[in-house]
Amino acid sequence: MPQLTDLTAAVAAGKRIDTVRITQELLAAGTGPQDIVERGLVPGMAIVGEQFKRNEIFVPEMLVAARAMKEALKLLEPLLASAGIRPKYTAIIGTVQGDLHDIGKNLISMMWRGANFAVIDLGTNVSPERYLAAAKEHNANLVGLSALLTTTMPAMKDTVRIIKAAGLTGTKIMIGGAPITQAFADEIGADGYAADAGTAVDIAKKLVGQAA
Ligand code: B1M
Repeated sequence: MPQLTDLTAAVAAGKRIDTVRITQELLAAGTGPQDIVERGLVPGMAIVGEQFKRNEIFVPEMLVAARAMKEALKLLEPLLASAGIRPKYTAIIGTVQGDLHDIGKNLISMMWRGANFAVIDLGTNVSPERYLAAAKEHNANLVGLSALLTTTMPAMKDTVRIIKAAGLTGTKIMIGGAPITQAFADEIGADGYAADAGTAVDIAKKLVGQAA
């Protein structure tokens, strides 16, 4: 019988067929879906995030691993839902108003899902008002803003301002994207900044109060 560590290794290596097979075998052997997610799949994506930070792997490998995890989650989600088990934290993510770049944003979204966050992806060209409405509707713990253009950085500032002004004290805001820096995050009052998808998971966990 396979072990949870075999599942972790399969996800980290981006082996989709093995990941699905091992998930099925673990389920058949009586391992709970929550254990499979938290002790099998999530550690696999954590390995991928660390490797990405160290430049040992690149975007394509990360996408392949995320796809393997997604396939396994398709099997597990109905079981988790019927047992009333939901991820503990909810994150909203989007690319800010005026900006259509979504490759980086999609990566962050996948990595957050890989870290067992419920992620609501608003897509691209998201207005400050849409972010705020979604944060309220979903009672979000985290709102992620991505921007790739220097010309759309001011939209980040507007979004941070409107969310802070709404007094959503339980909602933290993280920003990122190629032109973004920690100094800019500090300047506009964002709660966190990450330069890459691996770090984005660490910062997200810190922001929502989880041990990083
Ligand atoms: Co655009 N583009 N583009 N483009 N494009 C750039 C960004 C640019 C640097 C190219 C250049 O001139 N050298 C330049 C911006 C210059 C500037 O502002 N200083 C540029 C421009 C000018 C434009 C247009 C204006 C071009 C035109 O029409 N004249 C136009 C704008 C359209 C618009 O948005 N309104 C435009 C259009 C496009 C395409 C549609 C053709 C396409 C986007 C396709 C898509 O996303 N679906 C595109 C692309 C692909 C690029 C480049 C080549 C690649 C961007 C990318 O996906 N990188 C880019 C040049 C470059 O970067 N080499 C460029 C890979 C991705 C994984 O990295 O998104 O940085 P990145 O994400 C990283 C980190 O930044 C971080 O983690 C990710 C993983 O490590 N991160 C976060 C990202 N979001 C985060 C959020 C977080 C935390 C971390 O927390 C929430």
